[in-house]
Amino acid sequence: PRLQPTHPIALAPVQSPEPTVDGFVTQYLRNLNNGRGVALSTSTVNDRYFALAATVRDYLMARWLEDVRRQRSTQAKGVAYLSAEYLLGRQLDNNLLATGLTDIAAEALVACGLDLEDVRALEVEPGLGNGGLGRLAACFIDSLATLGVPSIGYGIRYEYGIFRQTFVDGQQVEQADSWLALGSPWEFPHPEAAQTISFGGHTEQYDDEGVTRTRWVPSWNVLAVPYNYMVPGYHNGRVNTLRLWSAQATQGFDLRVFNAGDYQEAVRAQTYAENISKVLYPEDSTPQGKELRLQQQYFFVAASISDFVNLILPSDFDLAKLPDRVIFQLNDTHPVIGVPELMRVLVDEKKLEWDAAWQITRQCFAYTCHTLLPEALEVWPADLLGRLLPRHLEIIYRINDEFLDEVRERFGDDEERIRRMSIISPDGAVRMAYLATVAGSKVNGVAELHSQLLREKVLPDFDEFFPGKFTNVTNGVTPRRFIRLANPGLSRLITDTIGPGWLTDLDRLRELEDYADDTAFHAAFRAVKASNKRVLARTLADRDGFTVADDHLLDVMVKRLHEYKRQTLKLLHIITEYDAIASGRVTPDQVTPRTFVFGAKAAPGYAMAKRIIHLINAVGSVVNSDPRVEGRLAVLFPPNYNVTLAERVVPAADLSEQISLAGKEASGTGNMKFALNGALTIGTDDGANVEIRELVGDENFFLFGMSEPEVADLQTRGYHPIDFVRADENLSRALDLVSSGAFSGGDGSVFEPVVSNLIHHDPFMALADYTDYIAAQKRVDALYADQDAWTRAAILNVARCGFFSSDRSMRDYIDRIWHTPPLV
Ligand code: B1N
Repeated sequence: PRLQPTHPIALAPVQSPEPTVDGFVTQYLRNLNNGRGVALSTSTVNDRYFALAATVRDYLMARWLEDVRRQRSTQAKGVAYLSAEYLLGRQLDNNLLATGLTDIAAEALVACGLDLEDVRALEVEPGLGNGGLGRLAACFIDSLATLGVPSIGYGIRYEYGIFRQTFVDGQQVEQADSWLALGSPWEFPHPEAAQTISFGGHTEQYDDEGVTRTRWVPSWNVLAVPYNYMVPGYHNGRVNTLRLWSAQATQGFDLRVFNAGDYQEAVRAQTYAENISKVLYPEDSTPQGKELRLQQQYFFVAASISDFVNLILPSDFDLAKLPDRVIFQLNDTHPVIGVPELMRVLVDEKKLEWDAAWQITRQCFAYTCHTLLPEALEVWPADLLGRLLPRHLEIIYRINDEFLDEVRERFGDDEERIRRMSIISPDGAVRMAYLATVAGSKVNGVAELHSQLLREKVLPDFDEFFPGKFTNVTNGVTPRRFIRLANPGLSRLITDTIGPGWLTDLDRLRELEDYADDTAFHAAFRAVKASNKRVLARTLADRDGFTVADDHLLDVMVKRLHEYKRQTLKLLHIITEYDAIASGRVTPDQVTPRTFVFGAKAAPGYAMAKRIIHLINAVGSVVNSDPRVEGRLAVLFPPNYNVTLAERVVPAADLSEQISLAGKEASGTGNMKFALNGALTIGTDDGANVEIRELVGDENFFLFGMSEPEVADLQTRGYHPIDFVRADENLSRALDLVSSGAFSGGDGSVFEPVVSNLIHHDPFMALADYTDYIAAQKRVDALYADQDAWTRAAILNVARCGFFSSDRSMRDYIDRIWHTPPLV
């Protein structure tokens, strides 16, 4: 029944506080007093932070409630973005920016005797993602809100996000990321709206008024409790929703199914259930096939689909029209279990015919692939999947049978092709990327080269079978966080130069090309970079006790530690520079003073990656304490690189290291952030580097290394890393230095596994690209020596990279995949 309020205030739209300093102060103190139960004089910094967050929320609330209402009442088509990861970064600054309240808030706090900077520093970022894939999801929901597209992000509210990295004797030690220890002021839990999610058991047939149907009789279940977060658009009065699910035990779970009234058992069962959303799997690119991970995937996807179908849609909704109402975007294979889940909901619960349900399902999903690494393509052993989700396994088998029938119809009994294309692998595992490809209305890669390789090398049979299904959408990054918030100096300079409006129309950065040779602009641009370096220096001094020289070229490699990304190649360059000076072959004044900055977490089970971290720290401690290179070379490796630190590092960098083996990095997004902040890239022809180089021009990009076809060619000819060691004396010296124990107190055995792996296997061909890499670094030195030429190139990087706004990525998805226009 509809509510019938009578009071005029209840009838009026929700009110926002006054957007003035007085209005802000009033609301802030109300939140501090009534929300935290403290007086200003007795409040802790945490109270002050919570009250500030609550105040910003209050300004967003009316818009949020209105947007939720409108999205329901119009029933316009929207996006449901399904992602196991959202690497959000801090929320306070972003939400202040979105509302335009930053200056008012700062003044209001001063009026209360407080400092916005102190309060801001307290926020712990929600690290609910590993790296690029999770950060991309965060950029995308920001852009969707800014474009005003009806959309909802669905994911998991991990109690522990990506681990906090510390170094003990130079080695990575992981600590639990208790980001919720002090609570989170940004979330709205709704335990009353929990969904029951089932697992296990068996299926059975039953007679439903003359129709034989299947039903799933699960053996256990958990509750999925939604936590809502606001996702504000930039200066457009729009607020979308991010809905993350948290697992809780059901009453029935502990008492009925798992035990016979034994209290300890009941508690154990509760713990088991709540484990599902306990911790983010810290593997980037190489997921382990762990049962708990599949439980997490089904948990959040089933809750999200049920939320949409049973709660968001009106109860009389005609499900045949579902494709006109929603597109479920699969962020990699992690949510692909949603395909058989929607089929189960439509066929078993809503009692649609199989064919009709399949017709709907095929139009309701689209799939983004983020990798080419074979070990990263998820497969689930059928017996594991069948034990956990027996009905889903049946549905997958039927989808596969019907799909392979179609393949036979087209190609005859080409059994080799059938085996290649089967969703079930010969050893009985479900290939999730194939399932996503068969079910998805579209399949996209994340950069031109990646999409091409995906079609030609990973899924060629599918490309042939489904013409027009494959497409590319090059990744992007949000300019709000990564230019405006991270680099206020550059933002001001841009606005002063080309006027406002560029932040939501990033192609306008092109107008800066006119200033590429303008002396006054050069000076201002350089001053911004210098100031950003000082900000970084202060951050690293406070955070890690580092000192950063202010006259060095800042050479930065920040990303997950993975062999394919080749941090070892960067290290070999550093060792070569160090060796040249230390051995007296060059004098210190002959090298460009450089500070090398690393940031990288290794998956806790990835032994080689952890050794490489150890080696970076070991080289750093030798280089940093050797008087022969003092003031010339420094290596900084701040632990626990995260979004918050990225916002300081990226704007300060001169040189961006994007040096993966060609064909291995699907896109990269750090590369875009650096270029947009005026760093030059030294990089291979890989991922989105290719597009960056095309846009900024060859002369403003340091390209080196083999191309993907050259890599493939060397692979077939047979790669012998030792040949490259023999051919380059600098390389063999650098490797010898490591082997000799120069970085491990004379004990060569410590890093022997790293060296011998390079010399004997080198799966990502770092040694093959070494010589060309060093040559490219020489070109870096030469250009840097001419500050005018360097600055010109940096300006042109900024001016020509507007394409890499995630607003553009979102428009591409909307036009070519989703067909979900903004709601006006
Ligand atoms: O996704 C990013 C790309 O820019 C990067 O090139 C790509 O490496 C990254 C399993 C992944 N691909 N696959 C993952 C993450 C977690 C996990 O458990 C795989 N991450 C990427 C955005 O497109």
